[in-house]
Amino acid sequence: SSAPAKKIAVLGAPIEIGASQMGTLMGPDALRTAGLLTLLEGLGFAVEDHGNLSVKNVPALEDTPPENTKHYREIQRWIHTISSRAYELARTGAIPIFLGGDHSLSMGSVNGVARHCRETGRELFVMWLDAHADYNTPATTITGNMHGMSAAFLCGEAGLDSLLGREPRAPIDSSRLELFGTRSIDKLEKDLVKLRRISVVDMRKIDEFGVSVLIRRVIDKVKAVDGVLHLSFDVDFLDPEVAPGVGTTVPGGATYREAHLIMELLHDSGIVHSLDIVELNPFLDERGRTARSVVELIGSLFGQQISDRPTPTNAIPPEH
Ligand code: B3U
Ligand code: MN
Ligand code: MN
Repeated sequence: SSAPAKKIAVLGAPIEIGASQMGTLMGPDALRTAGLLTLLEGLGFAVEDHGNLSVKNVPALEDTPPENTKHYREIQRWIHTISSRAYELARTGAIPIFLGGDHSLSMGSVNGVARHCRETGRELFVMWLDAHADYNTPATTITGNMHGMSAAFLCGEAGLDSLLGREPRAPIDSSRLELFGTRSIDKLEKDLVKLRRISVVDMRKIDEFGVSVLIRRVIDKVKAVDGVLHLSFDVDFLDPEVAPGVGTTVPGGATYREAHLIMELLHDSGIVHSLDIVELNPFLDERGRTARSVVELIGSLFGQQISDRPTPTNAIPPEH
């Protein structure tokens, strides 16, 4: 008989208060409606849908919220809850997929996955596919929106220390964060990214070198230390022409084909062990277009191919 199917665990985290535009709370259900689960099953995975989290009955923690952090108390309830669920799901050996929700959810999902990696001794890298750097802190933010602070929090930047409550914090080394697709960054945020020497593949680099070379560089870095990769996919990474259903569209994003190639190369590499899909805002979408495109991209990440190719990643394609 054949090997048991690889497991995928899907968990919805309908947060919207980390963003300025309401509506991302409908993201998880829109992704299901667009056929995410049946697509993954069709690719041979054993898919378990854990439904949508709720923090309705999670009590607020008793501490003073930092300045310049909108809805801190409520986001704190989400983040420690998500982190502990992410840790449990990662421990089952499944590939967890977190459906957002705005990008603040990654403070919990990545922390939980990082806790698990710390136990297994595998080095965790995080690829941040996003128009934004999300590297603000309470000291640098202009908007106070917490979805703009998640990457900074994950790298252990100060100012949001009580966000996890009693949940252990597992920061990632800033040399393990890969910003990819960046085209909107605030002044102080940029200074901090530079100070920490974080790797930034901005749109200029993508235009100049192409996604395949740049993605292979990330894959090589992860493979060199037998690491694993968490992919944090902010839908605004895509060009607004492809993905109008997000709150903060920024022109000049990745094309449909560039995004598919990234997913295909990551699939072939075998290094992606967990995934966030965030910032899809169905309220702003056009007849489900964005949700459908995102689901197709996830298909490519999990092995959907146009034609079967024996050529391994990094190879120069044969001529015949
Ligand atoms: N950097 C700005 C804008 C922003 C970040 N993430 C999104 N927008 N989606 C901020 O609010 O921190
Ligand atoms: Mn983001
Ligand atoms: Mn973004």
